[in-house]
Amino acid sequence: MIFLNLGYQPLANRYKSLNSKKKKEIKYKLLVNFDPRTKLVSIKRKFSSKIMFNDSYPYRSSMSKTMVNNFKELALKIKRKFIYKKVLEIGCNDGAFLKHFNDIALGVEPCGNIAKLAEKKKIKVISDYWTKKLANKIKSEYGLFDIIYSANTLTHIKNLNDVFKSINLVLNKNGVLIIEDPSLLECIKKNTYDQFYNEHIYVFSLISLSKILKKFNLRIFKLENLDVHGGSNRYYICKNNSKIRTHQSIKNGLKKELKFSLDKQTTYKKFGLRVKKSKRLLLDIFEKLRLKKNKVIGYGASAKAVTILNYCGITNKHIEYFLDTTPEKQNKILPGTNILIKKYTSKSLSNINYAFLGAWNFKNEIFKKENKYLKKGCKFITHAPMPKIVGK
Ligand code: DWN
Ligand code: SAH
Repeated sequence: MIFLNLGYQPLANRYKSLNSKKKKEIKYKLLVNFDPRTKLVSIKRKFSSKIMFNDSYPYRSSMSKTMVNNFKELALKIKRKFIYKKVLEIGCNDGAFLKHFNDIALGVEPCGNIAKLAEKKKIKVISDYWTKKLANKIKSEYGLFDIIYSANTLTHIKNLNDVFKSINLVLNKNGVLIIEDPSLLECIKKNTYDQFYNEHIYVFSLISLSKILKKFNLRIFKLENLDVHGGSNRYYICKNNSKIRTHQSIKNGLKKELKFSLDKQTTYKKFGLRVKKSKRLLLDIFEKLRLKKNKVIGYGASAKAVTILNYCGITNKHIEYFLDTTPEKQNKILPGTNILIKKYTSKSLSNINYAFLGAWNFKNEIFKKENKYLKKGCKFITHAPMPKIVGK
C-alpha cells in the first residue's frame, strides 16, 4: 500500500557543481510503500548501489561529534562484552567506527574517495559493493568473522536476500552481526518523512527485520534504542542455533511497536495525512518570513534536507544559502533547489536571524555549538515533529 507521495525528487546526495548549475536535473517520483504481509516499509523505485554510491559520494560519517561518539561508545562496548579476533564493517565510510580496531579490522566501502579517508586512518579497506562474490573472496582471504557491523548501510541495498546470504557466508558460528539504522517507529512518531529517500530503500522496524532474518536462520537477540539520527535501533543478531540467549529487550521492543500499531495500514495512512499538514505549515513559515524580507539560511546540507525542500517546494527564493562543514559539499548546489552551499565557520551565524535546521538530527550538538548566537536571538526553523521556529 502506497501511503506517501513525496513528489519528484533528485538523487539526494547528487550535489551539483557550479559549472553544471544550469544543467537540468533528473527527478524521480518518490513513493513510499507498506507491505501488509511482510510489514516492511520501502520506497517504490529502488536504485542500484552503483548509481548512488561512487567515487564522488559526499557523505562523511565523522562530520558530527555525535556520530563519532556513538561509534566510539559501541567500539568500547564490543571490547568489554564480546570475545573476537576480527571485525568486519560493511559501509565503513571514513572509518569512524573501525579506527578503534585498526589492525584486526576489515572495511568494505564502495566509494573510492571515502574509502581513502578510512585508509588514512590505517584501516584495511576493500573498495567494493557488498555481494556474495565479495563475501566469498573475503572468506577465502580472511576466514570467518566474529563481529560484523553495519550502520546505515544495509537498508541502502536493494537485494536484501543477497545481503544476508553474503553475511551468513562470513559470520562465525557464534559470531555477532550488529545492524544500526533509523527506527521506523521513531520516524512515524516524529513525522520525519525525510527518512524516506533514494538511499533509504528500506526503513526497518523490529517486526519487519525479525521476519526477514528468519529466512536466513538469523535471530535478533538484543535491541538497543539510540538517540542518534532522530532515533535509531541497534539490533544484535546471531545464527539461530548460536549459544546466545534472546534478551528481554526483544519482547519489550515488539510490544512497543505493536502497541503503536506499526503492523497496521491505518497507522501509515494517518502518517501520510500528517506529512501533508507538515508541508503546509513549513511553507507557511517560509512564505511569511519571505514576505517580511527576512534573511533565511540553511544549516546542515543533509540528504534529508534535500528531501524536505524538494517535497515542500522550498528553493533559493526562501533560503539564501546553506552552511555545511563537509568539504565535498561546499560551493555546490543543493539538489533540486538552486541553493548554494557555503563553507561553515564558527562566525557564520553572526548576522543571521533565521536558519533552517537541515541537520535536525544533530539539534543538541548544534545548539550547544551555536549557544552564543542563540542567546543573541538567532532562531532555527525545524520541520519535526511539526514545523516551528525554535530559539532560546
Ligand atoms: O543514511 C545515511 C546517513 C547516515 O547519512 C546516508 N544515506 C546519507 C547521510 O544522510 P544525511 O545526509 O541526511 O546525514 P546527516 O548526518 O544528517 O547530515 C548532516 C549534515 O550536516 C552533514 O552534511 C554534515 C552537516 N553538519 C554541519 O554542517 N554542521 C552537521 C553538524 C553536526 C554540524 O554541526
Ligand atoms: N556506516 C556509516 C556510513 C553510512 S552512509 C555511518 O553510519 O555513518 C552509507 C554507506 O553505505 C556509504 O558509505 C556507502 O558507500 C555504503 N554503501 C552503500 N551501498 C553499499 C553496498 N552495496 N555495499 C557496501 N557499502 C555500501
